[in-house]
Amino acid sequence: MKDFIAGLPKCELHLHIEGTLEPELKFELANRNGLALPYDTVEDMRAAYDFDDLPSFLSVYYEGMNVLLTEPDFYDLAMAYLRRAAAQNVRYAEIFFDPQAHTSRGVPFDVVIRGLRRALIDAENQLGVRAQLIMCFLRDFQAEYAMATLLESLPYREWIVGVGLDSDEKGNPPAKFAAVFARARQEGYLLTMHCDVDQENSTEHIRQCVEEIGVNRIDHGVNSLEDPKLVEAIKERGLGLTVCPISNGYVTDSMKTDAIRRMLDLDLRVTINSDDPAYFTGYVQENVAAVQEALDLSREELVRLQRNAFEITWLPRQVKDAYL
Ligand code: ES4
Ligand code: ZN
Repeated sequence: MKDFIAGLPKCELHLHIEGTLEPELKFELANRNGLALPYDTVEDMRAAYDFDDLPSFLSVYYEGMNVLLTEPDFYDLAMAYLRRAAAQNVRYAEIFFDPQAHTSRGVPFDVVIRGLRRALIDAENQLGVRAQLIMCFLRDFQAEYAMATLLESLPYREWIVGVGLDSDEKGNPPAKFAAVFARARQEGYLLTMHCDVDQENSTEHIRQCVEEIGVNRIDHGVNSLEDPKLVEAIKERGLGLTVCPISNGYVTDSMKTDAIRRMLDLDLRVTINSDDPAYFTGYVQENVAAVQEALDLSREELVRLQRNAFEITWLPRQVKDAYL
């Protein structure tokens, strides 16, 4: 089964590029930029990755980004991920980035996007892995800052396939960003939002996503299973769910693989993804393997999960069909 999973052509749709920053690269970038880190070794740094819920993870995640300052830093970050992805037989990835996590520290938007974009082009040519960028807004910042970021992105519209919403969900419902997402749709962006696992008001947030925002996809969305009407709405609209089992195991007490089983049984378009693999210790292959083991999935079911993913990609129909 391990070999079968390794050989399967894979698709990654829920991956924060800043969450792929491995300790080794963090040290390299700190050195390059003349920054001191509060750890002496990679092992010490990993030992400090101690989180058990979303806020405790997010504080480590944002702290880690301080070493990302220049265009080559963002290029190296994305190239390192795409090399790993290619090695795991990932053929296509949709990659989140958090511009406000950088502009809020004084790193210009164009530095971030130019570095990432250059890596995507080189990876396609040199590694044979294709990728597109999804710009996420930070939901714990004001909607006005998200709108300003959306406007700042417009000169790079052709380099960004869609927009998402991430960071701390508590008290930051989808409806807070209704105007931002309406404008993003007008500009031609596709729409997704995080509905993280076991949040306060999870089902209400998913409902807002589907009915008020009109998203094209939902990131996580595990708690939709608590409401049959929500499940029906998600099925009716053909919305994909990008589930991240190892991540769920860190921010809650469970990988929620039973939910994946139920989603498969309900014929929902569920996919398996890695979220923040440098912090959650597993890229897409390890996530698929974890679910296979927990649910004793067959080869057919493993293929189906990857077909679900390619089917819900934000690629033009003809390109998509070539993967299917
Ligand atoms: C995230 Cl696990 C998770 N949830 C919300 N926002 C995020 N950004 C990066 N990882
Ligand atoms: Zn995520």
